[in-house]
Amino acid sequence: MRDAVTNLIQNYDIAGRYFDRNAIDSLKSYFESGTSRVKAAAMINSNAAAIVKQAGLALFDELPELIRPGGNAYTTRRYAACLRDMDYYLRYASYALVAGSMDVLDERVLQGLRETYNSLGVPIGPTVRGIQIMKDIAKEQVAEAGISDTSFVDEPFDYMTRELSEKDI
Ligand SMILES: CCC1=C(C)/C(=C/C2=NC(=C\c3[nH]c(/C=C4\NC(=O)[C@H](C)[C@H]4CC)c(C)c3CCC(=O)O)/C(CCC(=O)O)=C2C)NC1=O
Repeated sequence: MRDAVTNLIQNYDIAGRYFDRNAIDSLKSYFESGTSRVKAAAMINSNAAAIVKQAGLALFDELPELIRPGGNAYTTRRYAACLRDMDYYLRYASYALVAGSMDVLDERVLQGLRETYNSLGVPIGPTVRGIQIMKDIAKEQVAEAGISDTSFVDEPFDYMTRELSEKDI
């Protein structure tokens, strides 16, 4: 599992090179955004249960067929599994935010996930929608915590969305 710094070190070490201007610039931007990243993660941690709950309600409100007979989140067990999955996405997004790298998502979340979902009939489109709803809620709360540029919050959520959707074809 790597973060923005170890990623960079690995790349430059492979080439046997000192950090150049690009590397220094990306290190600078990582450290400059560090406080915001940690603040965002702290905000997500302390509101995780509420974020998941709110996002779940919004998702089922938007796509009620999911929780009707025949829907993948129908029955208490599957409803709970769905919210638990949302909670995984949120928690790992908070790790990736702090790391400044999506590596943890590849390694711990996305590997083999599509195959699992396909074999259980868990629909990808609505899952992606759930992730996007959580992103919007998290961004709102990060903004309320006084962080003016919340664009960095998009990255892990959009990454999971992209990776889950991409190979759908
Ligand atoms: C930390 C990394 C990690 C992830 C991501 C993960 C996902 C994950 N979700 C699962 C199931 C599931 N996932 C869902 C999710 C949903 N159904 C819907 O209709 C919605 C669209 C969606 C919620 C947004 C459901 C309903 C199941 C249970 C399916 C079943 O057993 O029939 C399963 C099968 C095993 C189980 O039920 O625990 C896995 C492995 N597990 C992990 O360890």
